[in-house]
Amino acid sequence: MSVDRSRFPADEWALIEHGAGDELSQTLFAVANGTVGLRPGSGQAFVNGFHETFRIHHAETAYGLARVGQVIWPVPDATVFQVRCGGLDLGECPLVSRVRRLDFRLGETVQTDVRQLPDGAHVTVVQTWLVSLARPGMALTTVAVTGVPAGAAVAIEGELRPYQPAEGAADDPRRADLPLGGGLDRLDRLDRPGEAGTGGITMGAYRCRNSRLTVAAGYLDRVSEGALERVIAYATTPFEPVGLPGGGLDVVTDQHPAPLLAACRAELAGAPSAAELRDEQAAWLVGFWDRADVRVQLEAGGQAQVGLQQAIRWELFQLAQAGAQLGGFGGIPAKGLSGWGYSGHCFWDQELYILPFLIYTDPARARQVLEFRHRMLPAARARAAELELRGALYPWRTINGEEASAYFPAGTAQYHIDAGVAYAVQQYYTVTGDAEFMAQAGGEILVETARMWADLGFWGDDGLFHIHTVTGPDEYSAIVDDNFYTNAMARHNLLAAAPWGTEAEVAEWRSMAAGMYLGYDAVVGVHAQDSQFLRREPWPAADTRRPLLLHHHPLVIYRHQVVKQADVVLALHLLGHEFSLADKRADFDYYDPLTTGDSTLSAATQAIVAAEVGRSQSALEHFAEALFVDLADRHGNTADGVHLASAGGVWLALVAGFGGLRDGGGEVVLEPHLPPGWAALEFSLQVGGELRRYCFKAEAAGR
Ligand code: IFM
Repeated sequence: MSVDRSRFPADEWALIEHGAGDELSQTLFAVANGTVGLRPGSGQAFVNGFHETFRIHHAETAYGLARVGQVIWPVPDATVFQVRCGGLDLGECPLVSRVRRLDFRLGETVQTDVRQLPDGAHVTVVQTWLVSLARPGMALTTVAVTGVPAGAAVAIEGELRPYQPAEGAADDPRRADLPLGGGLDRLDRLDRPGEAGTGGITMGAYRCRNSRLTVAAGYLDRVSEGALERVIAYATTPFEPVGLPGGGLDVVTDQHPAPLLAACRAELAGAPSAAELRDEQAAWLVGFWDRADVRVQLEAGGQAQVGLQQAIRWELFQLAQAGAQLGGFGGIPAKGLSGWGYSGHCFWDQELYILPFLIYTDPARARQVLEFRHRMLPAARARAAELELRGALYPWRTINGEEASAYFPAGTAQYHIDAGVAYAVQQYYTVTGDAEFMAQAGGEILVETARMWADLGFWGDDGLFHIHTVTGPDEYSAIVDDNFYTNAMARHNLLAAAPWGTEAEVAEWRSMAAGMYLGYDAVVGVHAQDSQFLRREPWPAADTRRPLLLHHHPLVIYRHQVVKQADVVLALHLLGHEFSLADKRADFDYYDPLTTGDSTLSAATQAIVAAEVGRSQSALEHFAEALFVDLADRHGNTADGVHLASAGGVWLALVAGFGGLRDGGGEVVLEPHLPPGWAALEFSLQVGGELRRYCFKAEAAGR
């Protein structure tokens, strides 16, 4: 499946779509800033951290299972309008043409519709959506109508509209879990409509029925040169999760709407004009592209070059939208704020796939994400205690810090998230040297996660340190012993924590790291993904249905030698300094054909290691897979939101794969591997407060 160029023509600085569009378009043209997200034309708006909770009904319950589900809940949207011309609803008139354009330098989606009136005349309606990259809670939408027949009056109407999802979830764990029972009308209006609106401002306050989280939403309408300009503001109070003794969390205090309405009003009363907001947006993006752009020069140039650059920039633009304004709120969900796939939960995607981009292009924002994880420590300590472990255990998936994964074999058993968070802390420190952050938060995260490993693992009869009954990144093998990735990353975590622990702990951690079991099969000549993996039956070649998770019971998948996403291969990338090139090549050659890539986190990692071990054609293929995951809807679920880890992975594949960036050994090094057909690769990295610019050319790259 490749990009349909008749629908999405190539352009280096914009995504353009011809045609009526669908839910895929709503994702591809979504605008967001990390605090607010809008899906044009869908009536769905999201505010980071604003979520509903619900009881998880386990058919067979057990001690310590996650009990409270969390789902990001849409906030009222103010961007859906009814446009009337001479009394006619233009939405009901035939659509002659529609063009959508998301400009990466302007940060705005523009939709131009031509509608046909009953007498054959054409009227043009242009609507725009912008979420301010410079201001946390602010958005802008404008509507302009041209070609109006003489004498016909135009009326544009649109209110704050709470979104109500359709009943009935598919049997697809990648979609949102919706609360069962009690209906899907989860927002209670707290004020009387009209009460809060004066001075041209319309507002409302809403509370989620179970979570008791409150949001104020409002808008200010102005008319300029015949266009309606609507500035929208949202205000919520960031919640502080508090771990309760014996587990559980007290995340929410009932928030009184009055201060939120006042904050919303103040934002709107002082709101810049549409022109000023647009100028501010463009200025923010000038800075972004200066530090974050990645340019590829193909030997052939031409349309392929334009399409490639467009896709790269669309992915980078998603990363800009995910992290621009995070201060005070939550983390970065797997879909950002572009949709509610994966229920709006944050996973390890945040630390291992998205953070590297932020660490190297915008370290202050990377620090905010790590501070979010630090604020989750009390909850992680409570969860560790619930699992009878010392230290802290981060939830596999969460919005508010509490474990929200109902299926523990592919959820809580992924203890490796602790090592992923620790890896990101260490990477941030290596690249920025931010000692203040380490003293205030980073060191504590390293220590608490190291304590968890020290307690989870044990010394075996063989005199080695083992970690059993875990699930690694490869979710097609669950509850295994000595997962290679987990053990290697736990070792890294134990050593990274050493400067921050007590003397007695440090001695223990160092000896556990030195004695860590890492499986190697001398007969096959590769590292063993876990203690049984290499002895499992191969996946039947005739069964090519993908993704496996939608076609087979988990037990069928678990008993085969089949890999959902890079596991050993991911360790080879992150901890590359610990393994020889020959070992990396042998491991890559063994595991790559077993890997289905059913997770979108896989392709970029496979590209990175393929590039390093000299499998350049394979590197290019995996890179293309990651690059077009959403633009070509390769997994058929982009309608649920952008695959943000894959977007981060695209940056990683470019910079760490073809640019050869490595830092796992505590030093930033680059060893480029340009693939066939590439003339040059350019990018910038911020290291130790200095912006370094790189341009690798094919001849110099040693191909
Ligand atoms: O975190 C990932 C996981 O590794 C694979 N399934 C999807 C999750 C969210 O992206």
